[in-house]
Amino acid sequence: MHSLIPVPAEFTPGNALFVLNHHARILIEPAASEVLRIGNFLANALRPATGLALPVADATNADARGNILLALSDDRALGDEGYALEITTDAVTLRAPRAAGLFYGVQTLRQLLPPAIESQTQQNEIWRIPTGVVRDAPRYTWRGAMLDVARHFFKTADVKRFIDLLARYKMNRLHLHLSDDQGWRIEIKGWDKLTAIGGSTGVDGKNGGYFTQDEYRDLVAYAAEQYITVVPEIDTPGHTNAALASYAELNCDGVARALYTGIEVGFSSLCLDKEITYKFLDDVIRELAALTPGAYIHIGGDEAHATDPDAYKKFVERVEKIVPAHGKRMMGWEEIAQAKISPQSVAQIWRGEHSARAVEQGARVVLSPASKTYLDMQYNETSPLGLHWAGYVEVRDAYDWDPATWQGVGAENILGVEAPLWSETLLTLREIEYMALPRLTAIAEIGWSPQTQRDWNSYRERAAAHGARWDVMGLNYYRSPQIDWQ
Ligand code: TNX
Repeated sequence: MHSLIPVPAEFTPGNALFVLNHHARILIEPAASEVLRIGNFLANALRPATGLALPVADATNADARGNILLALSDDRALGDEGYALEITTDAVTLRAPRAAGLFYGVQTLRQLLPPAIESQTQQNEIWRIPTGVVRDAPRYTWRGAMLDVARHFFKTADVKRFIDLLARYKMNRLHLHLSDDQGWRIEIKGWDKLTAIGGSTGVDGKNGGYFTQDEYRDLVAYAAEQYITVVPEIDTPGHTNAALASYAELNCDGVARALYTGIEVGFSSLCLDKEITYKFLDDVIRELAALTPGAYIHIGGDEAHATDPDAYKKFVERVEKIVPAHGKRMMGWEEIAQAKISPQSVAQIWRGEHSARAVEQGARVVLSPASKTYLDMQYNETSPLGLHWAGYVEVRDAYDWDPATWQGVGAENILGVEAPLWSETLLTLREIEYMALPRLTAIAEIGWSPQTQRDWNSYRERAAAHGARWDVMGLNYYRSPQIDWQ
């Protein structure tokens, strides 16, 4: 049986093999723009380990035998992200109505090859792919992960490796937590002290830094090439010490705060009575919107314990007008549902206290329950990294739940799922990998696969097979005792 993660909606295994040999070509139809790009992406993915030439060529008048065909089809039932993959002893045929579907089919195909395919050096292997038919499309449109670059900053090279990981598992949203008490991480023209001062440090004084707008644009484009939309978050009105340290005028008392390198939450607030606060947010949101091809700007809204509750609601209602003025929709942590919010807005559930209030108002939700999806929770009491305020999150805790049963929310209100990785305790890419794997892959499967196809015992086995792949890729992961690693 296959070890695909996420498990496909439909898979009919055959009982033979297709062999990728030195005659193989990647045929594309039409031989233009996006399909050509995906053809090249696949060729680049397969060339290092196979050492095969794998030329990418126009499928018109070509014989499919021995080759991999990537083609746009009019199989609309597969939707914007679905694909159909057929592997016979003769040929590999991948068809999808949209390019995104082809990209996801390519990820499936890579996983059907042996783990050695992940090597960056040529391997002495016969490249067999089991025959069968896959028909696959996602359960949810929002399949996300969040990276907190505010507590500790991660440079674009590291964020790109995280993006690569999301793409492997058919995730399509990268939420970047770009500001918090400890750091402001995105250049805003005309507010240069945000990064010069607010971006200068991080938790324990480590990993300061920020993205220039050019670096950020490059990240957004890199993610888009793998069909991932970057969702920027500027946390407001709390979690704002870095901004309050950069500009005295954002404080009610007009006195700049000291930079903060601890990990407490809930002590900072923008001054909600001052017009300069809204001028500031208008400038920030305008610039973020210009950098963002996606529909949503995340305005945070969590843990505003230092903000008056009535002022908080008015604030959210006012910010909710600023976001659409710049052509975007508002997303916020679930606390925003205490205010009057528009059905266009999205509430991100992390505790569950405000789920019902959000959907009553017609807003949709993204589910990020901390006790299941928080990648920064320790796996167990001996985990060297992470926190445990929401409990320990072993792999089964992350995997074995169904969003459709979430309290106070109907299936129709759920836009999808997202796994946040907060970085108070994380300094390096290797540490990110350790916390993400094998839980990020569990959330990816929850986001993509039909509940009827999901099963913990099956996931355990498939995750073990991916461990072999992660070894070849040089990825760091948690060797959970719940999984029989190979
Ligand atoms: C709670 S989750 C927070 C973050 C912390 C995280 C640590 C949320 C919306 N707020 O500020 O980083 O816990 O797990």
